[in-house]
Amino acid sequence: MFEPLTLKGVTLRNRIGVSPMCMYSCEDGMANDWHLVHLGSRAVGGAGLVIVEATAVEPRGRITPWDMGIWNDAQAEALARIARFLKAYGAVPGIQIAHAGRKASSSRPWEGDRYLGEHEGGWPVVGPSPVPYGPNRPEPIPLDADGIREVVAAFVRAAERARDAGFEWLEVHGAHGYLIHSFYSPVSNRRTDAYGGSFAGRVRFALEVVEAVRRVWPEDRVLAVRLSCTDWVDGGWTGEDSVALARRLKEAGVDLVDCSSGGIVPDARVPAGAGYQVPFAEAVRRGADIPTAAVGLITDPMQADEVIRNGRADLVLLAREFLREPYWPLKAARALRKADAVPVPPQYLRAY
Ligand code: 531
Repeated sequence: MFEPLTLKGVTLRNRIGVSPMCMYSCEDGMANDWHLVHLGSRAVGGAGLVIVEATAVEPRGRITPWDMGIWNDAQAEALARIARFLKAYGAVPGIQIAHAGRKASSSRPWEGDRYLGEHEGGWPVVGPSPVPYGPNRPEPIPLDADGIREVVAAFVRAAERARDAGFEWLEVHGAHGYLIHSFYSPVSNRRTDAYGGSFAGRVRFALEVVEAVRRVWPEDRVLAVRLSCTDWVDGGWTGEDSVALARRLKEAGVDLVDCSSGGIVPDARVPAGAGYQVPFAEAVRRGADIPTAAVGLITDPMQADEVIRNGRADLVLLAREFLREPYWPLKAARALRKADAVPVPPQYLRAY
């Protein structure tokens, strides 16, 4: 876990990454001091990669009005400050670009996680088909071919801004029930045109986004895609589908697949437990012969190290555990009796 990882021209000092985690703390999509401290402290704590939270490629693509955005230059400038800090303290600066699709226009989780009507700061949502995410959720406006082209263009502009802001790792959010996932899942995509029906039809939008982004994302920087590797729904998207899609993503120039799951409906029964999504990272890594990240209830140093040591994934991403413990890599090094594997900032040396 403390070995470096080099993909293209990017080298991580270890296999530990901070998973993108929404903070819902932006005004007009702008990164602020909260994000600098929140993300910067985890670079100081020794993470090899720090991925900025889901960052909307256009305003209506936000999950909530308080989401991060990268649809204008001011937002990109605020994010550049964070990329610089992360890099200065030894972490690879990453960012996840996203479109929430039919799950957009929500309140913050600690304020109920419900749809926000236009009368309360919300907006109409878009998706593949007029199939609401759940009860008390609106029917999405189906994107037509022009609408799809506009969203692909927004992802491209977001990638260009992330490139110019100094990010070296770009993750396209293709998971958790958001727009791209809602196109490839048969649960939410009922289209009968080229973007629906067969597997090839449903994954078309994902591949168009990835191919367009790859054209502007520098060849020597990492392009990753997060997938929901299963819907946990009978008749939904499956692990085998994910291996098949991962093969196509590799052909399109993707460097790593980040293997999560769920999110397409609010009431799927998810067998969550320690490392419950690692088998997907393992299956995709072997089945598509592509580097993978494992994420999902990875909390213990021995557990995380086992995933890497046994070739189940190339990288572990920690989310909630990093909220509890910003300096997790420093503590994990000591727990695994490899104290010198993670550098202590000189300012803190006397404490260790
Ligand atoms: C947790 C989540 C994981 C898997 C399925 C659904 C939800 N996170 C995901 C976050 C938003 C907040 C909840 C994102 O992926 C943006």
